[in-house]
Amino acid sequence: MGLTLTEKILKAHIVDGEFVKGTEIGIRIDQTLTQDATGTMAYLEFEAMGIPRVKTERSVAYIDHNTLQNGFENADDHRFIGSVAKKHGIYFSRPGNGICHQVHLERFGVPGKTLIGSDSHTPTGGGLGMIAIGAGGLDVAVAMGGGAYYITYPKVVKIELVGKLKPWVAAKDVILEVLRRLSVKGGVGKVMEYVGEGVKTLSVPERATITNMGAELGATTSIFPSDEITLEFLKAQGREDAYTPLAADADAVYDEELVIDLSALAPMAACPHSPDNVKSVEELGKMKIDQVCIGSCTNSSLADMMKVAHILRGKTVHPNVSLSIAPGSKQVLNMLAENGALADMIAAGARVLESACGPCIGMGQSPNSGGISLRTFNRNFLGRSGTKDAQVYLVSPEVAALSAINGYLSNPTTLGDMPKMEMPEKFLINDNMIELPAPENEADKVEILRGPNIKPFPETFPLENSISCKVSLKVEDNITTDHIMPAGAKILPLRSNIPEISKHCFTVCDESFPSRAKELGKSVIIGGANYGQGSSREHAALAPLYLGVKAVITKSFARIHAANLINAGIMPLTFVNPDDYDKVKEGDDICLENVFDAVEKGEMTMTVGGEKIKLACAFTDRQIDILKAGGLLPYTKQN
Ligand code: MIC
Ligand code: SF4
Repeated sequence: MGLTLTEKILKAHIVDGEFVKGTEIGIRIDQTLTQDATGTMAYLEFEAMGIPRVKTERSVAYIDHNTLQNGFENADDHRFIGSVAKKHGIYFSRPGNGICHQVHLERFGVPGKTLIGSDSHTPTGGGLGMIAIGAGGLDVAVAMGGGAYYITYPKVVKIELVGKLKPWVAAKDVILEVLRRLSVKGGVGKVMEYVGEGVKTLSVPERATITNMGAELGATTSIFPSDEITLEFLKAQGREDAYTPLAADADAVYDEELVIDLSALAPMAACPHSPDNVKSVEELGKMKIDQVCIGSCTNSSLADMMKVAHILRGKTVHPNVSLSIAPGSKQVLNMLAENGALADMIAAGARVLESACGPCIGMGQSPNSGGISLRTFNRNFLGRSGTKDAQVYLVSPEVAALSAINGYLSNPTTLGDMPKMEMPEKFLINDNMIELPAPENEADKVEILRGPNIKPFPETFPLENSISCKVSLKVEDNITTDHIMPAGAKILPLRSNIPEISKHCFTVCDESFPSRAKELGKSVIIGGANYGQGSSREHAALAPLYLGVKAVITKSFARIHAANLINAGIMPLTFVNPDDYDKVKEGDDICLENVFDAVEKGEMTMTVGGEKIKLACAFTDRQIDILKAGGLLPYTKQN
């Protein structure tokens, strides 16, 4: 029986467990990446492990999220990360060099290798044929120290691409179509593997747009084969040595299949407030808009920017619209400057931002009250833009640019022939903003620069055999990490200070949660389905840990968040009968007895009032040991 590409790469990296779907396996990690919003914590954790030098083939620390720096905190974090990188053998991509995923694709990604990153959009690397997975900071710290990374051996979904995209229809529309069909829960426990003739019609950055936003399916990751298109890209990046051809066997067996006819797709938009709320631009009609933001790790490649510049050339941004553009990397921005496309953007009235995450994470450019914003990003969760009542639509760069000119949502297929956008034969290669680590024999001399806002990892608590406490909060389905631990310019500077950031935990849903939980001392949270979707931020587990949350009980969890809870020593439990969700309210007293036996058996009983409710806790032996130790950090220190 033939193998899928996913299975081939996993097989070459498995170090623990068996090749059985649904069971836990440990894989060797070749590369890691961090960004600054999760990085400070990840490096504090790495330091706490006491390992002098990273054991990966390549680890890179990027600064791209917290670049507004309205206060000393972010700059302090940048300096801390830079110094840790230098000391411990990590490459350091300085602020200004670009968004982690874009730069990693350009300069470091290698087909067939494994990559984990403390950012949920790490699957961008799947565009190059990597198994690239988003993880919590602690998991990345462990991998940097040479430890295995644990995932549930995934199902593999074959997404067969046939035909070719029509002019002005984009890679963004492909992933929006997948999201429309499968929903934000559709990828849980699965890897999306793209195959078929249509694959050959997509460049590496286009493939990366698709694998990037595969994160919004809840998928473990997404992957494309490594073929002559991959070689062409790597050659243009001066990295042809990194190339290996890779594909699934012709007789590979998949768990599920989906066919997408590229030629049948039209421009689409994900409507508020979920990436799977997809409608066609035609269907939505000429909706008046207030803001357009182009950029983010999903859509900020050179080709994307060239299309935008082409549409803007000789035009003026509509008087009622603010247009911002953030090219994804210094390489992209520099090339736009050299070839004149940047001048076209500036002349049209675009507000050109630095190469960073920027508005995607609410770092500036919040829309006006009730504003309608078109964004080429990957997430439009409620409040993420920084304006609570804004309506954010996710679209392709083509739709975004044309709409910015017209002042209303516009369909670019009316533009007629599309000029050919060839990838350059050589990208502009200048790695002068990537700092190399100190040589091993000089590492001792490197001083770690720690700012006053950088606080140690919070206190951890080993699992207790009996837990009696109150329900401090009850929330609905599809709670995102942006609800649990909001981002944005005000809160992001607190990422290296858990006591302070905890004061904002869940305030999007309930302003009084942090003080209530702290007062209770010990509590549990009740949630609906797909709890914790979105970001990899472990702060969404560390803040609850700090606030005394002992267990989160839901209908189901998103993958990375469930892992982060266990890593923080908090039990993720699910209702055996989802209807039991209705039997528990905020403020109820609950009791979990014989917890140690229950976690071994995989089933726990919760007493609420007189009622007994069955909960599932299908933890592996490793996870039970982590919980008993009080989280992954104490567990790793013990082992
Ligand atoms: C995001 O897009 O939500 C982020 C900000 O990149 C996060 C990481 C974080 O919260 O720091 C992610 O996707 O993991
Ligand atoms: Fe940055 Fe946005 Fe990408 Fe997250 S999704 S890494 S915030 S650009």
